[in-house]
Amino acid sequence: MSNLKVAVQKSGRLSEDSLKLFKECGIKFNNGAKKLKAQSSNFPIEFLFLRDDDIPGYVEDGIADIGIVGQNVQDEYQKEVDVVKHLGFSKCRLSLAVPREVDYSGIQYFEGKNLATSYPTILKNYLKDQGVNAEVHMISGSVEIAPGIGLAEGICDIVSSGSTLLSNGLKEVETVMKSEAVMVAYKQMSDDKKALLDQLIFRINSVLEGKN
Ligand code: PRT
Ligand code: ZN
Repeated sequence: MSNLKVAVQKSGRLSEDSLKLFKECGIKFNNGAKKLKAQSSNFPIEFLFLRDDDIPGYVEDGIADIGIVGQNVQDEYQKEVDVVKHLGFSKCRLSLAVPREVDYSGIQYFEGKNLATSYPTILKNYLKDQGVNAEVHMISGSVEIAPGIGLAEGICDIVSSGSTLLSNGLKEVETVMKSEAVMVAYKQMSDDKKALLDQLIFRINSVLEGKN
């Protein structure tokens, strides 16, 4: 029988909880450091370790059958995949923030302003829904320093505890979206693989129910 190929983040905030979930499902494997692949010894699953940004694309193309990514990454890249399960970990939000001293009165504050973000698609859609015209500048890292160096008047970034915003003299003013890890799946999976995915989801549901 062919293996279900699962794309998980190689190293980052999703990695540990993603692998823990498979282990809690009773799936055994060895993932040595720096390995690109791992094969389970007791379930027809093969893991591919990738950057999270690449996961939706690999699943869209069927190179991986399923993958685990943040909903934020899935929404930003808008790849053609099925979101088959919300996994309840890596919870965070994508928020707009401005310098602490700003007298923020509401979303119209951003009209005509410059905003820095790593999530330009999500932010542009949000601003459009809100009827606000602003300039969105894509930067790929350290978004929180943009206001301090005069690059933007506000930012849109991932927030979890809020301490990064605080230590950069920023305050959160709007929640653009809430996010958590999700399982995405290839749209044209074979019946064999769909059956494996059903078995896996059955196990995941038992694990998640046990946590509630
Ligand atoms: O290398 P690779 O591209 O695979 O990883 P990455 O650096 O792009 O992603 P990574 O590992 O940082 O995050 C993976 C996913 O975890 C994200 O897409 C989110 O879905 C989720 N997640 C949960 C977070 C956070 N919490 C989080 N706090 N992603 C990022 N952050 C960052 C945020 O960007 C900011 O810099 O942490 C800082 C804010 O944290 P607080 O606690 O100070 O508010
Ligand atoms: Zn990434």
